Amino acid sequence: MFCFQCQETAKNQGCTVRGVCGKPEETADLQDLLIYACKGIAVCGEKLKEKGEVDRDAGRFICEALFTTITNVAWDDDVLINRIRKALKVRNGLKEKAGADLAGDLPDCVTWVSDDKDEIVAKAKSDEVRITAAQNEDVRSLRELLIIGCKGIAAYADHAAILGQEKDDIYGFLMEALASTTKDLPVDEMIAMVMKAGETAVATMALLDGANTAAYGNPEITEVNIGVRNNPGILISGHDLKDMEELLKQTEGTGVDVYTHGEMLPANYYPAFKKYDHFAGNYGGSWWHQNKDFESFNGPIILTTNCLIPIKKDNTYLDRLFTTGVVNYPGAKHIEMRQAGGAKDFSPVIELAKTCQPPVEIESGKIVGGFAHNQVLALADKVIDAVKSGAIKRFVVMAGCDGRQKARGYFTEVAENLPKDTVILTAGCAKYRYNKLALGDIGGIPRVLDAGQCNDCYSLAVIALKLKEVFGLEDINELPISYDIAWYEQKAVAVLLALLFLGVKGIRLGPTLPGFLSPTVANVLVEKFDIKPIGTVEEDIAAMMAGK
Ligand code: SF4
Ligand code: SF3
Repeated sequence: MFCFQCQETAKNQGCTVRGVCGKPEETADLQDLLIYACKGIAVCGEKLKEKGEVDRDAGRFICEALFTTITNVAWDDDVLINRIRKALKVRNGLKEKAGADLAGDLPDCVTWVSDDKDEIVAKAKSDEVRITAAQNEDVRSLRELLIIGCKGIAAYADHAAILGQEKDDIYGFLMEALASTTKDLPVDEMIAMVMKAGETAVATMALLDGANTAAYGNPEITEVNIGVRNNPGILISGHDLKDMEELLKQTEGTGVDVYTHGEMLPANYYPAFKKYDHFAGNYGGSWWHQNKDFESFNGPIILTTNCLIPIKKDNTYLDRLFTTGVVNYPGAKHIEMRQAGGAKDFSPVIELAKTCQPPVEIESGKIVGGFAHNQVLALADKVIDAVKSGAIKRFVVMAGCDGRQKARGYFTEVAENLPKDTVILTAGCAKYRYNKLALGDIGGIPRVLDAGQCNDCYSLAVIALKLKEVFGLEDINELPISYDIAWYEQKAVAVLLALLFLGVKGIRLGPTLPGFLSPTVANVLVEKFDIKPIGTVEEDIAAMMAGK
């Protein structure tokens, strides 16, 4: 195996035996083969696209497949093998449609076929499907930067599609991008494709934002309870709001409460969900605390997307663990996809919950969030006055992911030590490093404004663009905003590419720069966009306050 897609990759170079995340070798190889098969779909899909046709079924399939390979999503090899089989079928369908247009020397990802499990497993182990098949490290780096960014785009496009919102341009781009990694392209064309991924990431996050707010209303300022009640509960984690909606409906009147975990916390901010009395609040911390949090929760847990981490030997919750959508785990029960027009059936989860003890209280109090673009723009006058009067000197965007490494204490310390006239803008599970600190407010504006999930980084961009307009600035970089981003998995890479596309310069990124950036590619990013790794808390705060 060779995997270097997340921030915790071994030695910041690559996991080669077993992932630091716990991903076994065979699972990693199968994920590579699934991507390889998607490249085959993309080569055929690109041909159709040239004729003006984007195959939506294939686009949707690619999104689900790429999402499956995101860190902490898929752990069940049988599911991966079946997905590879399906990928070959989807590819063959497109191949037939493309017909004579696909003539010539076709790459192996377009021609390879098998339905046999052993053959699939053997193919997954072959060198040609590996990331390391690209010998030149810069070519490999640019191709993988593109694929990793596409994984994030695919995840957000999948969420939007679940809510009925799709765009041919997004599916078309994913095909073009994956197909490009099978060709020997000049470096400048590869860089252009990465930038186009940033553009598509913005479009995809905008689509998802529209889908979420059309379905569930605009997030609003909300105090979220982090304590517990006396009823049995269901804990729901991940990013899928449609699952949240259906679970809340189906648990109403059953005597079972619903709590969010990790990235589902922002569900508490949506009007459509807040109306349910049995929606009790948020339980626990970010994803990597789950071995402890799921244990003490006592009730069933539903993982709708990442991050699901391996269960430890002394954990007892496998019987209470449910997966759904792209997530899977050997031994956990899987809630099947809804049929068109129908809903998922969460009744096995609810029945189990009724037999469980209420959650053990691990903390109490409230956290405040709900500052997506609509809510912040509703407060725009207040915010603008505070900037003009000097009450707010600077905004620091600290969005992104959380992770296990000790070095992430940096983000807590930055939040604690930033001058009191600064406001932190956040989204994603990075916020758990500081969202329970008493950081106060500035004239009623909380010093931590949480826009929501990682995809809601889109809101932060909308807010920045609005401020630029209000202050009559030419360049987004003239705003008193600094970026101190934490990344872990591949959606954060899509968000990063989106910010670069929007012209944001001088982003600090941590705890480390991605291991998949070769020195040359990292240099391009430094020179073009002034990206830098995080430094010490003191130096970074001083530099950010000086607008550097
Ligand atoms: Fe290693 Fe991260 Fe890949 Fe897991 S996802 S195998 S930790 S690089
Ligand atoms: Fe977190 Fe896994 Fe990235 Fe959506 S839940 S931000 S890491």
